[in-house]
Amino acid sequence: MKKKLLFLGPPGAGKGTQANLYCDKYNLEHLSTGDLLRDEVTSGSVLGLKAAEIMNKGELVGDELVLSIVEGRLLNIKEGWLLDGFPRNVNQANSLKRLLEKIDQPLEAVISIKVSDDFLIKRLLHRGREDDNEIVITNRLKIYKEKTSPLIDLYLKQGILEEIDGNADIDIVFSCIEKALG
Ligand code: B4P
Repeated sequence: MKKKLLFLGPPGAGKGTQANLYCDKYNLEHLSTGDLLRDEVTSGSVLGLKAAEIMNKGELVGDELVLSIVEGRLLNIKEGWLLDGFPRNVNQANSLKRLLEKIDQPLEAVISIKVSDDFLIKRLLHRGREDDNEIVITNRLKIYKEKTSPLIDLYLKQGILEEIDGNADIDIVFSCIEKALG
């Protein structure tokens, strides 16, 4: 079974939702940079305050901060892991590659969840997190298209990427992911 995974997708694609289900069922460590950054914000640290300002505008938090958070966690995982929301740009992808080479744990599969913009906007407005308002969502989608979507091609070329239709109900999307990774 593949145990070193990455879920890619636009904001609201259901990366977090599907990653939670998958990690619970297959006992993998779920590494969500969004959740880890929100923990940092809740802690009230200086870094957390800076991150909150950036996240509430829908921008990407600095690569160095995100990388240091991920590195600290990945170094301590013995079994499998699932990266959710990281990497989000080419620089983060290159840093991840170097880190995984260092710990000798190559990425085994990437799931790219595709959802139409209309669905994304509806889902996020319904979720209603602090960064889920129309202006910020539009910015997050723009940044996804500019900075994150090039990673689809990168992993496609490596032959490890599977595309999943994320427009369907949660359980249907989950079965498709299981099938793709099975
Ligand atoms: P994230 O926390 O990663 O959140 P997201 O992309 O908005 O959502 P996700 O795709 O996980 O959707 P979810 O399952 O929750 O990022 C937030 C911010 O953190 C970023 O904007 C950025 O500022 C910062 N950040 C994170 N990682 C970073 C990095 N590497 N570098 C720099 N900055 C970083 O689903 C959304 C909603 O849809 C939920 O309400 C869910 O219930 C619903 N839903 C899910 N699947 C559904 C389905 N199939 N049908 C109907 N509803 C569904």
